[in-house]
Amino acid sequence: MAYENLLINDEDGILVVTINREKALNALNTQTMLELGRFFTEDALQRENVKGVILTGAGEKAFVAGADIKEFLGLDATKGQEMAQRGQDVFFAIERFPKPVIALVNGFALGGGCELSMACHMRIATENARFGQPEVNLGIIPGYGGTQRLIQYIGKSKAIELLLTGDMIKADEALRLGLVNYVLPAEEAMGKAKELIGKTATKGPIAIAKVIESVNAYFQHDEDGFAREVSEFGYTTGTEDFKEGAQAFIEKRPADFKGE
Ligand code: DAK
Repeated sequence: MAYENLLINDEDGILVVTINREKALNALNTQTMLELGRFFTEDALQRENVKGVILTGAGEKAFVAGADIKEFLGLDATKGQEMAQRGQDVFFAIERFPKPVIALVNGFALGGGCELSMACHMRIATENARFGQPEVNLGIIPGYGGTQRLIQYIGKSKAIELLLTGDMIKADEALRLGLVNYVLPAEEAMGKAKELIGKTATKGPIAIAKVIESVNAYFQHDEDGFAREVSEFGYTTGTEDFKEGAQAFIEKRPADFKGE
């Protein structure tokens, strides 16, 4: 599939997706959101032998500096709601993607950019990364799940401070708060992301997908996450992968999972 604003590289089953609008600090315009949606709901699901996805921004300055402010001018309440729903659907598709998705946050992750990183399963920040939800500076609130996911990661107390002040935090503060998994020099971050995906790729693929579903269910208030975990646990115990995993353990050899 052809993309205008995404670069996709398949590196031995790890799909490295780069948002490629460096001059606009990789701001999420409508086209980029459409392409992210298409990638996660069609292209990446249809590809074979995918181990996981690493999402990053072009250049050394920004992961994503937010929604594209230059597209905001024609917005009214109705269009704003439609845009928020479409955007949230894209971010849910990322959060529900059955393989690990890691955000490699290589600079500013502001507004929609911070929200995008939070829809990913893990975040690796480079030392120059900055996170923030500055929507209140523009007189709006986060529209792509930021008021919900920021609380999930760092708790209400600090989340509400960042949401109300619009303040930016540095990478080391994001690590301290639990917003990111690792902070690394820029030259080491991609290696770490690939190492993490490589590790998950040796596990049972059904189990990986079911962990993601069950963790997500914890935050779905129309659904009991504990009950979902019981049901998904039951499902995985019925798979060939589980038999192979247990057998391999007993035989002291690496498991050969087939995803069945
Ligand atoms: N949108 C469009 N262009 C942007 C941009 C953005 N968010 N951020 C930066 N750029 C552009 C700048 O306009 C500039 O373009 P030129 O002037 O060269 O043409 C270029 O990128 C370089 O930026 P700067 O010259 O400003 O670079 P600096 O190093 O001086 O500053 C900065 C870097 C990241 C601190 C600064 O660019 C900045 O403050 N950017 C804006 C950050 C921000 O407020 N982002 C938006 C957050 S609000 C919604 C759903 C979601 C959202 C909204 C609505 N609905 C459903 C309705 C989400 C909203 C947000 O994300």
